[in-house]
Amino acid sequence: MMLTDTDVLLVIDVQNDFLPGGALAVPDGDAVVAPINRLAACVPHVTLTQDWHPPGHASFHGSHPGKAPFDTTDLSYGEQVLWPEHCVQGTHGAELAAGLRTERAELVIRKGTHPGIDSYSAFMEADRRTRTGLAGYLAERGLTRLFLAGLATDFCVLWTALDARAAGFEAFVIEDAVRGIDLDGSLARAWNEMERAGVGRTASSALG
Ligand code: VGL
Ligand code: ZN
Repeated sequence: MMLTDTDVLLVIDVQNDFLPGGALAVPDGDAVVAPINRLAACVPHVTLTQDWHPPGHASFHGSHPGKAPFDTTDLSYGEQVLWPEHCVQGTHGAELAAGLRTERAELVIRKGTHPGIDSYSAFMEADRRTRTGLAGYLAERGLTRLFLAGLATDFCVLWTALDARAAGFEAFVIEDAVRGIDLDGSLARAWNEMERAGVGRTASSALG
């Protein structure tokens, strides 16, 4: 695939808490770092996201008495999976992976900062109303084709890819540069949903 100046690599949530040993470790999550680093050197534009929750965030099971990790609950905007406490603002777990090459990143967008609203998507919070500003940033810079990498395939990568399509961007997931959590079949469902939404799939070797 030929890269052009309107292409952007969107690196989702490659943070300590999602890596082996982290609070919400994604199986084999550290395998995404090497392909992302290769691409971060050659895709014309690079943006990063960080999951960035305040202490006591509504997505943490500990904020809901009697709930266990991976239970669900109903919040004002709908069903919410309850996660172990992760990516708390300013903590080591919320930092980008030490091995991640970030020097060409032009934008770091933080999401999930509202105490009562989660945000898997880098574009729009879980209330499906509050925008992060990413679509405006990309549009203003004339960036039209998104290559998605990072964690986790079936949550933040999925929702970001679907919202990218809904906002009119071309979107490709880099298969070897993502890993999933896979809660009750969520990984297979994610790939199906992305296919139906017109999200393409590619490999880091096809890009550089
Ligand atoms: C994520 C669960 C909770 C992700 C973030 O980055 O996929 N998953 N917060
Ligand atoms: Zn989170």
